[in-house]
Amino acid sequence: MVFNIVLFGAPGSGKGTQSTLLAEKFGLVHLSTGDLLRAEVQKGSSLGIQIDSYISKGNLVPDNLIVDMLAAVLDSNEGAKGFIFDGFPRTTDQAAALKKMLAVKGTDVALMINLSVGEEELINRLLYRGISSGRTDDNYETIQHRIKVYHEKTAPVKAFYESLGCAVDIDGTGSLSEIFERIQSAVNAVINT
Ligand code: B4P
Repeated sequence: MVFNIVLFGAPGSGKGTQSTLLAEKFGLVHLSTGDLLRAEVQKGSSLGIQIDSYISKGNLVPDNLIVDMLAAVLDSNEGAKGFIFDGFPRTTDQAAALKKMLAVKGTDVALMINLSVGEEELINRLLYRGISSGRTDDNYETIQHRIKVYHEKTAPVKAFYESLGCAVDIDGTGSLSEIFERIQSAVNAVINT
């Protein structure tokens, strides 16, 4: 059985961090749209330059670009035990597109995990990461804008999965291992039903 998880949350909520741990523990493919986009920016291609113009301002990259990129990665991972979608979907249109893409492959999202973290902590985490990350979007002004965009465009995705009955809220504060324990319990609860 293919087991797909969406790891959801505001910028800085720990999606990337916890996805890495989950992928290792359950043998799933970790698919981070942020990492895929930054890899394209690194290449310095014309597409990368276009992508950077969105990321560095804290805006979302257009849906069609993201969906095409993701479809290609899904196709190149035929036979995977399942995927962890980290940072995707970020709009309800992306969520609908993912549902369609997975349906073609005879599968669906089994679990959507919403990592819940207060705004002050989100900002502090990202500012701290900005000291060493070199990321163009980890500065105070851009972080504020990313959080605004999250509330306007991304937060509604939660209701999409709630209506499908596969969403769980997890407290995303505390140590990495405490949070991972909570996530593992949620995953095991679905696997064992
Ligand atoms: P992402 O790379 O997804 O960036 P993010 O939201 O900041 O999440 P990230 O995974 O990096 O942070 P994490 O919470 O793990 O996206 C970047 C940009 O790409 C977006 O703004 C957008 O422009 C574009 N993009 C990506 N996907 C897109 C899509 N689907 N559609 C359109 N555009 C898209 O970690 C944050 C920090 O907190 C880390 O330093 C970590 O070490 C720390 N941390 C984690 N857990 C902690 C804990 N428990 N305690 C203390 N610190 C913790």
